[in-house]
Amino acid sequence: MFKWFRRDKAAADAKTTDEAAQPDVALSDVPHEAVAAPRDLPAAAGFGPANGDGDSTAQSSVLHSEPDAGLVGDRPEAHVSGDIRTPVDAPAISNVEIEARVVVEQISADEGRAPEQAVSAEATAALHPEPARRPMTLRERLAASARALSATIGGLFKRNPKLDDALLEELEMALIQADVGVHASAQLVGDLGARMRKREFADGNALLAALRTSLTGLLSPYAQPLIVARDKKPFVILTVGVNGAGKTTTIGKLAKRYKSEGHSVMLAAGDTFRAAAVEQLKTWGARNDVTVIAQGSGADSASVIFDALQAAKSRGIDVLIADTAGRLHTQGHLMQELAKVKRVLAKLDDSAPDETLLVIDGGTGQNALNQARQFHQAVGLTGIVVTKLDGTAKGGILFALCSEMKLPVRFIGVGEKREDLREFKPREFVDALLPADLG
Ligand SMILES: Nc1nc2c(ncn2[C@@H]2O[C@H](COP(=O)(O)OP(=O)(O)OP(=O)(O)O)[C@@H](O)[C@H]2O)c(=O)[nH]1
Ligand SMILES: [Mg+2]
Repeated sequence: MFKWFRRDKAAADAKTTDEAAQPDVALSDVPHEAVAAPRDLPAAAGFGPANGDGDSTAQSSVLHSEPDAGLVGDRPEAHVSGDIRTPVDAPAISNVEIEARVVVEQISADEGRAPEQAVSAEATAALHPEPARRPMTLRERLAASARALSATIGGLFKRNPKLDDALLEELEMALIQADVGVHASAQLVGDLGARMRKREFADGNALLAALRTSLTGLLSPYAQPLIVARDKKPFVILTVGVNGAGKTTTIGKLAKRYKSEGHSVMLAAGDTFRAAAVEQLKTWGARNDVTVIAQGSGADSASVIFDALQAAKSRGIDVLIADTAGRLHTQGHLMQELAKVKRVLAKLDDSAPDETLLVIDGGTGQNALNQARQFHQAVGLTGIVVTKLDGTAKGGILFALCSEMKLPVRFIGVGEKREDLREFKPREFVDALLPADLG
């Protein structure tokens, strides 16, 4: 009885003070969060489970629909029978909880605020902190590809298999299915088989460790981020690739990257095929605060990029990045147009472009190899960016690309935002796709 007297008295006191300070505050005015917040306020605000069993789920639904009238000074009728917080249920609320609640009410009264406001402003902030916005790890970004590779290969090794040719065959199939490519898979498994026959592996775990090392070793020579030479001004990057591969987005990301490294950057709107393409590049230019050189749509792509190179030279720009229209690698005349762009640039600067960068959508799977071969044949690639690895299960294609093309992988795209361009780090990549602990 005494406990309840103290509680009601404190509520009444709080009400008096509150009415003076906050006459209009009613339960219905309290933001939803303020009502919902006490879910996680076990004792401090007197929101402990009414039935004392700690079932916060049950409690939270009650608090959503029937906020504790005891905290709202003007709702004494809530103490009538049937409410789970009536004196009938009162013994379930501990002494400590009630004491704590009195303290909360007292503090609020001292500060001239309604108790529920105190909960909202202070306890909510403390007990419901904003979820920390940490950048996603590569493993999280590559979750779909990781599932594809780990599910099949993990299954193999979890069965604790005998180390024999049948296992190697299954392993090869699993790698091919995960888009690692026929050639790379055969080579990897061939090497592992030779070592297995020399009894280098005590068990499946040792074989898995060797596979991870081999996969990392396969990628390592090609992980070469595009570092802009300081003594070459402007350093010219020509981006090429099929429609929708992510060229323009990658240019936006590169502009941010090079600007943040202290370079001055200019963009050339060489995709004159669609009006929207120029606008898209201008948007990226505005976002990064860099100049975009453009002409109307339908203009000659080579002439736009040539103009841009002239402008970049005269303005002493460090990096010029040229966009081009997406084209199918099978469209010979369009591939020739790219070759023309290169020839025209060379008239002004015989080393330009300094980088001919193929942008490939990682979700294309094995077709990425055909694209890479044909673009390389037409314009002589010097680097590759693989995009959209965040949304595909086909990330294994990086192994096939490295093994077949033997070209530097400059960056990988793992999202649509400016920050979502990462350096390609083979160990991190293999860890993400095929972790040591497959469990
Ligand atoms: N999830 C994800 N989306 C991406 C990534 N890179 C690009 N995109 C998206 O892919 C779509 C096509 O990107 P664009 O940059 O316009 O591709 P493009 O190669 O310039 O296309 P065209 O100019 O039509 O040839 C856009 O919706 C981009 O936001 C990436 O790394 N991850
Ligand atoms: Mg584009």
